[in-house]
Amino acid sequence: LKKFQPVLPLYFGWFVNQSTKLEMELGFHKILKQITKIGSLKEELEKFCPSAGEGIDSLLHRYAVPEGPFHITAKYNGLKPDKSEDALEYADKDVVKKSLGQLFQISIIGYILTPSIIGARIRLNSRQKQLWAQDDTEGLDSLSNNKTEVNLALTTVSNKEYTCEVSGKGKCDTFKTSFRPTHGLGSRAHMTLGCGPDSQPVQTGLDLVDIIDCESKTSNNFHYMQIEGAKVRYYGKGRCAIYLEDFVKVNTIFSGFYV
Ligand code: 2AM
Repeated sequence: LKKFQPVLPLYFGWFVNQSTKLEMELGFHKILKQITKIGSLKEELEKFCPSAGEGIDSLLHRYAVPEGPFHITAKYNGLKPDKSEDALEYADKDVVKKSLGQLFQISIIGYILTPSIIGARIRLNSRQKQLWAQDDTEGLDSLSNNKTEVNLALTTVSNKEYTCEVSGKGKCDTFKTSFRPTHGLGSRAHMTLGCGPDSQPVQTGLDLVDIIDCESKTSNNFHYMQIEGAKVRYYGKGRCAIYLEDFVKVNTIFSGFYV
């Protein structure tokens, strides 16, 4: 019996629909609005993202929303997927075949904002991790200088008393969040929400690997800024991590994206 070859997509992933996309954008804008009101952070961001000081609209203006639906790439096959053994092997897995077209609820646990990208950070559950096939440590080898940069960032932001118009005066306190992952299966999971000038969506994963590296090189006492519903840490070089106090759940469909 002839076995048909599957038609392979550019990538497999979890996709949100248009109304969820809009809700996600609104949710992130609420957070960003508060960030652009934190004096010392705004000053820092402005050095790396010109116009950040002029408020949320001009900051958002820097980042183009990627075309198509928001998604979490679970497995990137590339432009010649049919030539990739790896892609065929993935598509042939039982768990992949059973999951196509299925609904998955995923948790957004925070956001990252860097000069290159805006991304939502995702925590995958064990079932979702079975579908995860991205490289969680790509580029990690080249990040050895991070510790110095991060310590510098801490001095820049926390030595100044900052005022956050939303939650009053900031304080340096123990950083308490239930989620502070080290590099591991699925730690790179994200949705790209925006791309800065000359940046491609693939940069979000690499910047997340970089931010996790910063997290792993800082202590729990690292300075954070409290905003409504989230904590913000600044890791230098225009890199911010936002940790949501309550995770946001969104419905997604596992599928393939074809070009
Ligand atoms: P993203 O998942 O970080 O947003 C199409 O280009 C999609 O595949 C984008 O969503 C992109 O990034 C992801 N992608 C592109 N090139 C990639 C690569 N080399 N490795 C992993 N993911 C990639």
